[in-house]
Amino acid sequence: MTGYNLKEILKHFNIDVEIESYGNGHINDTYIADCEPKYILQKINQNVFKQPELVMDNIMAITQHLQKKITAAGGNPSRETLYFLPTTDGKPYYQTNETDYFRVYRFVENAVSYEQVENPEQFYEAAKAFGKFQRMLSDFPIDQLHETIPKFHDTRDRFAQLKAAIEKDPLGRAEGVRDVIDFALAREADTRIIMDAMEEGTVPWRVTHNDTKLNNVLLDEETGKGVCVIDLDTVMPGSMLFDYGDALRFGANTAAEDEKDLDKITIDLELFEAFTKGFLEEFDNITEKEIELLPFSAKLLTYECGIRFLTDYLLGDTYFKCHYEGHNLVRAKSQLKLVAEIEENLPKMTEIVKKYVK
Ligand code: ADP
Ligand code: GN1
Ligand code: MG
Repeated sequence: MTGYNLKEILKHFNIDVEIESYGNGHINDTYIADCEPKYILQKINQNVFKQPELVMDNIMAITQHLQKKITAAGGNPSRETLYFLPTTDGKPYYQTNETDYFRVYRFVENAVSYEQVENPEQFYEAAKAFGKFQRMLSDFPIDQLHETIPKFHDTRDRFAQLKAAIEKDPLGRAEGVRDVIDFALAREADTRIIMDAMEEGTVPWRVTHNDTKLNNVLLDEETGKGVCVIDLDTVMPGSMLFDYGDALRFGANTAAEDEKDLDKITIDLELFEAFTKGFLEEFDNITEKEIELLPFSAKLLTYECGIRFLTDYLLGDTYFKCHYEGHNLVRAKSQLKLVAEIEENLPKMTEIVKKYVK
């Protein structure tokens, strides 16, 4: 926990109520302020985001852009995107003694974030929300965005980081996970495919969310429709394949991201189809190369996440929040099992994609 008196922090946002821990994110410390309306307080993880001002710059610019679009479409701008509360001196965050950064935004009422998909319709709605999010940002001036985590989805770079971690092996953990490492190292050629296409220009840079986990979208409690895409810290220039692939990694898995029983893990093709349908319905101007790489992106983003967990395990669990010893290794194994399952299903996934290309 933070070691801060959070009630005192909240006073800098003109709120004076009790507060408690909230949510299941792997990165920031999240709390809920129990007042009317409710607010979320977050401490930005500075081990992950080295320049929180730039993160907040991006988020404020993006949410302003979204608010205009939502208002023009007759929607509710304080419910359909994050709505930040300024501090008493008018800033979008509060900085403690020039070290830690806190921000406050409105809690979205009557909406739910799920840790696992319950049925295809739900995943279809999540897909529409993420697809619409990207569409609404398609005319955002991309060069105004800061790259808040450099090379975030450059899988080549993630691979290089894995190799460096294996080499360094500061805790002597590599020997015990040789089979996991070998599986990862055998797929080096895959790591270049999307980035090469981006460098060639056949896969365009777009404004993307980059962390499209199911629990980063809120669905309406009653209608089940998408309400608000949250966790905007990683909105940066990227590829639509990152958002599509990462959402499938998490949501189309038949088991949890940290399932220990590998036999339970495979890709649910019905969920894959529901997501593909929803995302492509909202998406405009998809290129041929993007279409070709859609199924592969689910594999690559799953692989990338797997090697990130593995790297963090080897380096001593400093990046992702862990809830028990070996948690990152369990996550890495489960993600790489899903990679193997996706590999087997790629031809079927390609057939499904063809049904939904406009
Ligand atoms: P992290 O970066 O650590 O993943 P998130 O911003 O995703 O942090 O927040 C963690 C969780 O808190 C989310 O998955 C969601 O369940 C909940 N949450 C965050 N913001 C809101 C909000 N505005 N309204 C309702 N729930 C929220
Ligand atoms: C982190 O913040 P959260 O829990 O939504 C991570 C993602 C990973 C994900 C794996 C900034 O997402 O990139 O895919 O964990 N976010 C960051 O569950 O690294
Ligand atoms: Mg999150």
